[in-house]
Amino acid sequence: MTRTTALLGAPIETGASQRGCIMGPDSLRTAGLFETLERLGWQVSDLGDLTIAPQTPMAHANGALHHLAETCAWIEVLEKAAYQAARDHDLPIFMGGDHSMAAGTVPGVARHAAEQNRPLFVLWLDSHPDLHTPESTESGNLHGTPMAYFTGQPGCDAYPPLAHAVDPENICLMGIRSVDAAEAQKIDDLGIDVNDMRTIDEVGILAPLRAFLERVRAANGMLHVSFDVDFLDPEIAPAVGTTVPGGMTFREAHLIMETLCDSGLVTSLELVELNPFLDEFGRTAKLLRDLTASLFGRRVLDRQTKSY
Ligand code: 4U7
Ligand code: MN
Ligand code: MN
Ligand code: MN
Repeated sequence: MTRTTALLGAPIETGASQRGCIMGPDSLRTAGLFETLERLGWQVSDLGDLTIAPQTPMAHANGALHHLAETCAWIEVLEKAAYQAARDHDLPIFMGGDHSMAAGTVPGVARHAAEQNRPLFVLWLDSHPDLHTPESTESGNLHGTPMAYFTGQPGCDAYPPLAHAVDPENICLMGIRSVDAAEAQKIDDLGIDVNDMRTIDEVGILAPLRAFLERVRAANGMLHVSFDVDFLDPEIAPAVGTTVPGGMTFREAHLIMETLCDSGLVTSLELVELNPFLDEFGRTAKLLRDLTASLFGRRVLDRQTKSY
C-alpha cells in the first residue's frame, strides 16, 4: 500500500530572537521537498501554511519574554492541525518555523497517540534541550521552552492547558552541546535520556539510537522526530540563528535518518529553525530535503539492514 505524507507549514518566527524562520516552509518547498517525496513513492499532500490572528500583548512576571500571546495562539492552532495531520496521514511533516512550534505539534500528535492507546516517544535532535519554562528563560526567546511545556513541567501556566503530556522517560535527546543551568537541573530531575556531543564522540550515534528505537518498538510506541537545524554542524548548515560549533556531520545526520527509515517506527517529523535569510543559495534547505529523503526511503544501494 502506498504510504501517505503531508506537508504542513508553520511560518512562525516569534519564538526566535532573529527574524527569518517565517520563510522556512517556502524554502523547503522551493528546494523540492514535495517532488522528492513523490519520487520516493509516497502519496504527498501539501496542506499549505497555518496562520494566527493578530494578538494583543499578554503580561507576564518574567519581563524578558517576547511574543507570549503569539506563542499561545500558535500552540492552539498547531495542536489541532498536528492532531488532524497525524490522524489522516502515515507520516506528516511539520515545516517550521522556529522550535516554539513543538509546543503545539507534540501535544497534537500526543493526542492522536493517546486515542490509539499507544505511548508517544520523541527523538529530539538539537544542540539545545529547550527545557526552559516561561519563568526560567533569561533570553525570553520562547523557542527555548517547548520541551518543558509538553512534558508538563511547572512554570508553564502562561501557556494553554496541556491535555496530553509526554512522559520524560519516552524522550531521547541527541546532539546536545549548549545547556543553561536551569535546564541542566531539569535534565537531572527528570532523568531524560540525553546523548550530548561528548557521549556521541565516545560511543557514536548508532548504539544509543538503536537502544532507543528498541524501546519504542517494545512499547508499540508512536515516534515523533523533532529536527532542529542547529543539531547540524554550522559548516554544513549555516541557515539557523543559534549556531553552535561541534555539531553533527553530514554522514552522521544521514545515518540517523537512514536508521530511522529502516526501523519503520517514525510517525511524524518536524523540521524547525530553518532561517532562509541566513542561507547560502538554499544550501541548508537542500540538505534538509535530502535528510528527509533518507528518512523516507532514499538509499545509496538496496541492501539488507545489517544487525550489529
Ligand atoms: B532552539 C538558549 F540561552 N538556551 O534560552 C535560550 F542558549 O530551539 C537557546 O533549540 C535556546 O534553537 C535555543 O535562549 C532554542 C540560549
Ligand atoms: Mn530547538
Ligand atoms: Mn537548538
Ligand atoms: Mn535555534
